[in-house]
Order: sequence, then structure tokens, then C-alpha cells
Amino acid sequence: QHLHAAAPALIDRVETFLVDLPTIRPHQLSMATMNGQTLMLVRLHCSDGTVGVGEGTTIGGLAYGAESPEGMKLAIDTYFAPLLLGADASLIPAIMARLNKAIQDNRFAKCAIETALFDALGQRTGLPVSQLLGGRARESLPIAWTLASGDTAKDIDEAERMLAARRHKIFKLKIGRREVEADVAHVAAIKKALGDRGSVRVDVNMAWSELEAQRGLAGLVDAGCELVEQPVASAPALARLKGKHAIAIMADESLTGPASAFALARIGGADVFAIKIEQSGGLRAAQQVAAIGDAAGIELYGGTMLEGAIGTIASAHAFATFRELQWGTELFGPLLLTEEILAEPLQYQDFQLAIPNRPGLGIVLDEERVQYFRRDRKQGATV
Ligand code: MUC
Ligand code: MG
Repeated sequence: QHLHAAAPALIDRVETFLVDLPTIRPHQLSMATMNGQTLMLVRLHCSDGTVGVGEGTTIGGLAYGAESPEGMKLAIDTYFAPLLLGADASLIPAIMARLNKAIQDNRFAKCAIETALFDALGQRTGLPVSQLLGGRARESLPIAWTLASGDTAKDIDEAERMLAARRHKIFKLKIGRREVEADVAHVAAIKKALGDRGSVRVDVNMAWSELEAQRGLAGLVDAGCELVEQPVASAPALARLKGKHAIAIMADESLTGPASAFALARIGGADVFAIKIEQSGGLRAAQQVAAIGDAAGIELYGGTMLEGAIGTIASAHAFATFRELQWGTELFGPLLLTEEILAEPLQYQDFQLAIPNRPGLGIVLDEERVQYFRRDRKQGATV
């Protein structure tokens, strides 16, 4: 038999659509209350028969960032697709370089495309995405849960249920909507109820001024809270707050890819990086953010944009490759949704998420359910 290179797999078709799914309860964050989640799904159909899937998801429409699911779809259909069609689907760095040259920002949409390319390459080669990204440092990931019902007693009940089910023992509380003192009292009550059975962290989503943060951090230390995520918007203010109180400062919104990670590390703006594949601009960009954190002595946490199953498992493959993951992850997105869109649900057990070992992302969509929840299939749909 002659040795010859296989014909390249070309991208034949770029398919995008929106899927609307309800949440199990209202999810209250400082900038938005979510009653549902919209997933922007992209499928790249390649000439070798492989089809890669990727997800672009954000929080509360445009409340969290400049990209919305509808906007991602428009950007991919109009501007990304012409750059993708006919390209050799296996040459992922070349494709991403081409996109990055022609398209500014749009990091979430780029992440969805890169995810789909890696999924297809995994199917083509028989390897899981985590292997394609360099190999795993771990087979499963610790999963935090976010308490954000807006009610202290309900949050305590919910945490107790998660502990009893052995699903989560790390709890992230969403605060920043109310007065600082009211929020601190809420955190203290939850930590007191959980004791040593659960750890408590908070995410302020930039809602505090620097002065409010000074007060808030002191109160949170007394409440037994171990970490505060993005208490203020400004990176220099994060740097001024860091080290003043016995509580870890974690950057989230301030991290928008490798350059921002480097800038933040340089000014000493964080004890911990919350790394998100979408905010980083893709799976490999997220690995670069992690490497910058490692090099700077900054600890790591795997964050979520409350993605559905596809974005969640793509994140899991990337986080599996991180050398360090001192603070675990919060890849609980699919558990916040009432509807399963996979043929086989992701495996959450013993406080961990198992990372699939099958080729590509290692998941199979339940096509009927996906089609049922498509926005453009609903009666009277305009998008
Ligand atoms: C964020 O800001 O970290 C993650 C968990 C959650 O409930 O919301 C997010 C987004
Ligand atoms: Mg956050």
C-alpha cells in the first residue's frame, strides 16, 4: 500500500441556529435575572463527513458583555462563514489566525468556531479534544454550584440538597444587587448554616465601588468567605484591593484573553484567574491565559458563561489540560437548565464532572430535542 496524505477535509457548510432553554429557577446576578438561556449553536460540515459542533452563550442578553447569541449568529453567518468555507478544517491555528486578522473581538463567536473545529478534528483522528489540546492532567473536574435564588433561606435549602446528593460542596454566591451590609449578612448566614461541610465564595460581578469593596471584603473575611470574584470593574482597583484582606481576589470580567491576562499579572491585579474559554477567545487562548497565570504565580479556576452541554464539555476538555487548577471549576451550566439536549447526559457525580474519553467533544446531541427548542422552529418565529 502506498503511503500518501489523506485528502484534506474542507469546510463545506456553516450552520448556525439559536436554542432557547428554561432555567430551573430564576438566576439572580448583579446585572441581570435569568429565566432562561439561549445557546447559539454552530455546526461545521466537512467534506470527509465529519460535523463539528460549537456553542456561543452569554448571560442575560447584552447585560454581561458586548456579544449576544443573536449577534454571534449574525456575525458568523455574515462575516465568519465566507472565511471558513473551503478551508482545510484540520488546520485550526491557520483558520483562527485568519479569523483573528479579519475580525476584531467577537471572542465568543470565535470560541464557538474553534470548538467546532476541534470537535471535527477529534472525530477525524479518533482523539478526544483534550488530547488534541496537549493531553490531560486530570480525568474529572470539581464542580462548584452557584446559589442565586435571591433568597437566603432558599439558597441554604438548595445547598443542603446539593450536599446530600454529593453533587457540589463548593458554593459561589452571587451578590452586588443590595447594600454591602445586607449582602455580607446573606453570605454569613449561608456559611454559618453550612459550616465546614461547604466552602463559600462570592461573585460581585463588578457591582462595588472601591470604597464599597473595602467594607465588603472586611465583612466577607469575618463571614468565612474564602474568595471574592471581580468585586470592582477596574483592574488597578483590583490590584489595590489584593493583599489587603485575608481573602483571595479573583478576576473574571477583567480577563478578555492572553493580553489582558498578561497586563493583569503585571500589575498584580489578582490572586486567582477565572478562565472562561469564550471570554478568552477560544480553547487555545484559554490555555495561554492559564500559562500566564502559572508563570505569574496566579492560581486558576475554570469559569463558566452558564453554557449548555456543548460549551460546558468544551471547557472541560480545555481545563483538563491545565497544569494547575487550584480552585476547581464551576461547569454546572447544563444543571441550571430544565431540558437535556444530549442523547446521554454529562456525568456529574461525587462533586465532579467526568470528562468524556470518546473522539472530539465526546457527546451526542439529541437531535429531536435540539430541533424542538430551536427558536426559528417555533410558531410565529421571526429570527
Ligand atoms: C460569572 O460572572 O462568573 C458563573 C456562574 C454563574 O452563576 O454566573 C456566572 C458568570
Ligand atoms: Mg464571574
